[in-house]
Amino acid sequence: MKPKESKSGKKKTFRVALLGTKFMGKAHSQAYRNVNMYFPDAPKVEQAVLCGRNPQETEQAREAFGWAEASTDWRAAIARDDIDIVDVATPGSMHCEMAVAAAEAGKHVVCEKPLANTLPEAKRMLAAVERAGVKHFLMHNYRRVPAVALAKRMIDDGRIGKIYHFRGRYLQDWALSPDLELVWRFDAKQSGSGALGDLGAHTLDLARYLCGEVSELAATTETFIEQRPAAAGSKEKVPVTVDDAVAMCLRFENGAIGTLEASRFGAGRKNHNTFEINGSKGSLIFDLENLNNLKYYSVDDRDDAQGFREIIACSLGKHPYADNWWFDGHLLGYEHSFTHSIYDMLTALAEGRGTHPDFVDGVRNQQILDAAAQASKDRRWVEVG
Ligand code: SOE
Repeated sequence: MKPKESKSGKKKTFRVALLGTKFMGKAHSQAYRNVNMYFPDAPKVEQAVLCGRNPQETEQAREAFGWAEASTDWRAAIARDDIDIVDVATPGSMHCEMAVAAAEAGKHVVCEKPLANTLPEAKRMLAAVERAGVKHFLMHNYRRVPAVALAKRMIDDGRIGKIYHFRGRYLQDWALSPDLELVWRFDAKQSGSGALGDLGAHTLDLARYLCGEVSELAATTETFIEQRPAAAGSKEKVPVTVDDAVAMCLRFENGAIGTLEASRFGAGRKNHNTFEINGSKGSLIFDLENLNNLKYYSVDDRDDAQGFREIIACSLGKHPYADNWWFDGHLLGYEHSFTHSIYDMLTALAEGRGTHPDFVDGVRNQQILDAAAQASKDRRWVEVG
């Protein structure tokens, strides 16, 4: 069945195959389910097929997440003529095989972060989508939190002037207990790296998005708990093969300097993805744990009124994406950043173009992640790329 097209030749309906039924499968599903309700100008989405490994779990997820069909055969799903977009929302070890197969089947590809577990895999994925001539989108959802999109707009408008510093931290604390078993995020074969590629990838993407390209870096990583139970409650211990935390010093091509930390041992920090950017005319501060707000300091404020002001970035007619939700101050959440991402991706596809971040951004990010791993191993500064 050929996808429906409007008279202008712009595709009006996209049929999606989603690979992955866990945390990211749920986050992406809610975006596909809500995008047409809240963004009436978006192309129509049909949630065609949800793919998972376990038949019962996949069927349960299909029903709960609103998909027409469930399948445990992702290859068959992406080969279907009636599928336009393949969305890869699985652990990083499967991204390359799935995205390359989707590209070779002529499908547009959405992929969760980090693009891949290694730089060679990331480059293979980019080569495949470019060879196939399909569009490609990397799901770094935090770019599309309204307060972050507002920060980008303010920086581009010169509101904080020339950037001197980017200071990013992404802290969680779910790994603190030594009794936590070796879940896949502690296994380098499945996750590629630990906090570096899981959390650091987000902060690096925001650093590039807001401040520009990273030219060189120094980094150190640490694994605080080196052995974990092989399974929940097991007495058998197995080695952790990834980092628990990373700290970096960054130099940017535009002359700015920065620091970046990512850790799963930030006791009390649940999803503390935060940045502070200092420029010649002011500063911006964002904290995902207070995600509707953006703090802004301007040197142009009158002397007796200088100080950080806190903007609630969800006002109609003023802030990115706000017109599609509620009245001023009714606030948004983590999941809205996925809906915004899918809206922008679909709109770009309907207009025959790509949007960022894409697989080129993903390769660039992976180059920085690789440089950080090298810098930590060799205890030296490493040029990126
Ligand atoms: C776990 O660290 C995790 O789910 C990340 O993998 C996501 O990318 C982040 O958005 C939330 O935390």
